Amino acid sequence: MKKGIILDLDGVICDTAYFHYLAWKQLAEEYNYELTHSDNEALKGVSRADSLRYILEKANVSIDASKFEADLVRKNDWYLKLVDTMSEESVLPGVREFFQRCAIKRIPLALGSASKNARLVLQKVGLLHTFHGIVDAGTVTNGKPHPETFLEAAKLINIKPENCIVFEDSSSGVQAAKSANMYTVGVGIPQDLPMADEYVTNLGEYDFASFEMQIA
Ligand code: B16
Ligand code: MG
Repeated sequence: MKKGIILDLDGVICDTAYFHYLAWKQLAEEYNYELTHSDNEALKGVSRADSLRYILEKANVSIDASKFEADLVRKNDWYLKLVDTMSEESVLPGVREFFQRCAIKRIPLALGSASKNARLVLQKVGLLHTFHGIVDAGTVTNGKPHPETFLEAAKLINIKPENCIVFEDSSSGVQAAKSANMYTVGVGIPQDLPMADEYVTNLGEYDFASFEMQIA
């Protein structure tokens, strides 16, 4: 039976989750709000507009539509300045080896990201052509925790949802993958991602021997 792997981008393949955090922190400070660890966990995997709504609610601030749009642009500009510093070296530990092993095993690979910048970031780290299918914020109507991102990714690689394994660092992403009926590897710790089926701290830790057994 054919199985596939679907990977989240920010926080799984590269450390761009940290860049998102720095940019949101800068914006939140303008509203006199300091982002906490739990805010940061809650924002991972969440769309740009929903992230801003979350921060404004926490800061107890309301702004008009044009300021809202302007803030989204400014946050993204700050984020892109950080992305601009990236190169092919900027992948998380174990990522290159992980993809080499997938290539040897001819495992179909898809990306399932909530980011509008996904293709740009993949290009920066030289992985744009590693994927057989890419789902990003431009592809779906419903973001994570809705399962659409992962269901669409499974379609692109022509693998049944129940035969896909997802790697995710966000709580909303793990919820999305579980709602899509997929085995989910949490890239992080159980306290932050309680719904995952197993955990690694980075892709290099993943045991491919268990890939054969996870979906029987
Ligand atoms: P952008 P992922 C998500 O990407 C990030 O986790 C989240 O922090 C970010 O707000 C979201 O993309 C939107 O990103 O502003 O670049 O469109 O983790 O699903 O790959
Ligand atoms: Mg992520």
